[in-house]
Amino acid sequence: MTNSTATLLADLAGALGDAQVLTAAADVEPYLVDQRGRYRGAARAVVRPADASQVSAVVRICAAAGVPLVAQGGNTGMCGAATPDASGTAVVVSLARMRRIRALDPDNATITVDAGTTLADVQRAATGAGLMFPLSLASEGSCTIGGNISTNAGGTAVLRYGNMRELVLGIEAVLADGRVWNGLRGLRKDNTGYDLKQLFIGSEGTLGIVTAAVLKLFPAPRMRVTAMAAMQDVTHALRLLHRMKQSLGDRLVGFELMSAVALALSRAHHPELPDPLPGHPWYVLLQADDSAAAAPLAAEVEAALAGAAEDRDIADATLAQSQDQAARLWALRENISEAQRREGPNIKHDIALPLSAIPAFIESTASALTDAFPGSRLVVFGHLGDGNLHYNVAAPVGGSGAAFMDNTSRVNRIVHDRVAVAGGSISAEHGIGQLKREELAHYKPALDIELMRRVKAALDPQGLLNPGKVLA
Ligand code: 2HG
Ligand code: ZN
Repeated sequence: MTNSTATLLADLAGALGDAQVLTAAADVEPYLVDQRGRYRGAARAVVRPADASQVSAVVRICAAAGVPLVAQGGNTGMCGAATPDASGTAVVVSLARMRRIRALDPDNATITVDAGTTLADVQRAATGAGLMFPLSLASEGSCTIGGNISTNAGGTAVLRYGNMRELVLGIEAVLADGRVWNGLRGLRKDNTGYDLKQLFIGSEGTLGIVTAAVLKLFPAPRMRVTAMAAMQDVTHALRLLHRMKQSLGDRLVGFELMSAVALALSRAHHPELPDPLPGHPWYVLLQADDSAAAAPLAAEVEAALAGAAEDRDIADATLAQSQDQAARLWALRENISEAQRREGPNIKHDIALPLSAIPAFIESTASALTDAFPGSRLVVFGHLGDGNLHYNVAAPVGGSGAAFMDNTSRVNRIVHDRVAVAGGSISAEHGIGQLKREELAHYKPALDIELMRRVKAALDPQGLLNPGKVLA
């Protein structure tokens, strides 16, 4: 250990206590690898502050020593944003101990929480007050609000409630010089100049370290209907979406697409789950909520599905008859990502497209990929209701997943060029991190990159906050 590292560690221990400055290999290991196992980094230490003033102390100490900082929440990110690089120069700042629910204001319908609070804990606190926090993701038991903010997380209810950016009213963040910026306001209207909190949302810890947030709450649904439908192609899935929106308005909360390949993968790893509508190429899982207890929601969904069947937009459908059945249908969808992880590495594309462009995109991309990589498995699923597809490409059955990853840039070009032509985005909800840094540089217009660099330089002039992430 160099003298400067010894001094740094002593200063950090002075601020946080010895027990919260981890350096032993076994202690730091879980913080150095991302959940997909794609990135392995190194760090001088992992620190575990208890509150914003301790985060501030850590940042001041590191800034004075010119040491990079990597903030980490639940370490469930998809793009390696929370994993330090391999140089071993950084300090990882884990927000995991900062889990206080600071306030819940039912009349204002807001909750104020520390950044390390898990999404599930926020949902539970809201439910306990007869309200709801709508962000919903497969990793909600371990992902944190700070991570949700940093990546502008999406999930399965964006169609109705928007992504994290739309759910955050206020933020507290530690700036690159260690000052605590207090933007913890719970206002639905505030036009006092630039909306500074938006800079921190989706910036993946490169502009500041989010330490707390004020979040919007909503009336709790009193009625919920979950249904699954099967159809011949995505054009028909979009027709069903249109019909459901017309019938249900904003009571349509989730509209998830699954290809037969994606669904089969989920079931292969969870054979205990049902196979309610076997033998179709595409599926939709939809959820509708109503906050009125006496609404005829199930009958309305059923009537809309019957109309869709009559017009041959869907081939078959089933309505969950109990909460347990609904949970099992959702498990089919939520387990796809985990099932893919167990299958081996895959080339992920988290893309957004105008809904109208999706059928042509799917057709042309699939034929280009199967021409270039015969037998490659296209695991296509995602949040069709908001135009976000997970267009994942995996090795042919029996092929080496690791060897297939060598094709990443060619596969990316085939997929992302078509996304660009259709006016889409190469990152809908997972962020950029390390995974899509080069893709961002390739597709983002030069002026956008220049403006992003100017914002970065203004807020982090030493370039110490999560270096090498988002911007190359
Ligand atoms: C999901 O929607 C997640 O399940 C993960 O965003 C997607 O693994 C993926 O590609
Ligand atoms: Zn997703």
